[in-house]
Amino acid sequence: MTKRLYLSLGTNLGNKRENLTRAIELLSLALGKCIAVSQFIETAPWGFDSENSFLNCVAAFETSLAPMQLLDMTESIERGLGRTQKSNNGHYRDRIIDIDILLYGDNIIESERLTIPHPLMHKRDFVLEPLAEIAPETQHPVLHKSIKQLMEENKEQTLCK
Ligand code: PH2
Ligand code: MG
Ligand code: MG
Repeated sequence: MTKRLYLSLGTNLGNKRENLTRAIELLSLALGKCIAVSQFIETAPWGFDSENSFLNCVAAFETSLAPMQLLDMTESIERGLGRTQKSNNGHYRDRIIDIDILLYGDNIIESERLTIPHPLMHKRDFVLEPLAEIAPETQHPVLHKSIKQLMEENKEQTLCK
């Protein structure tokens, strides 16, 4: 049994294009077949101040790994690419690579280490825009809305702020 997995990738240090490309190569080797990769988009830091803009993308994989194995793999690839520190309590830092699990089929997972769907994905343009490019009709299993719909709602929300 394989699952469709969506990951968000982001970087705002070093050679950003190379960081994303290398991460996708390593993820394909570790997780399973890469089905789709969005465009790489330049985005402003969200939720913290930094002079370093981000390069973000979303990638889809077909994987037979379980969620915790996926988390071990993505964290090990982050370390392999040179990431030393994790964000904690929403205190974000500049980073060489961040790999976040967005969706794992339509599974809902809430554990201390891992929450799926990613708890902030529906509030983040840098996730919704590239995700809507490769999976516009995919349903969010908790909010029961399509990615395209979530993206449009989030855009409106940001405009009204
Ligand atoms: N990741 C964060 C916090 N803020 N902003 C952008 N533009 N891109 C990111 O990938 C990002 C962020 C936490 O991981
Ligand atoms: Mg993140
Ligand atoms: Mg992360």
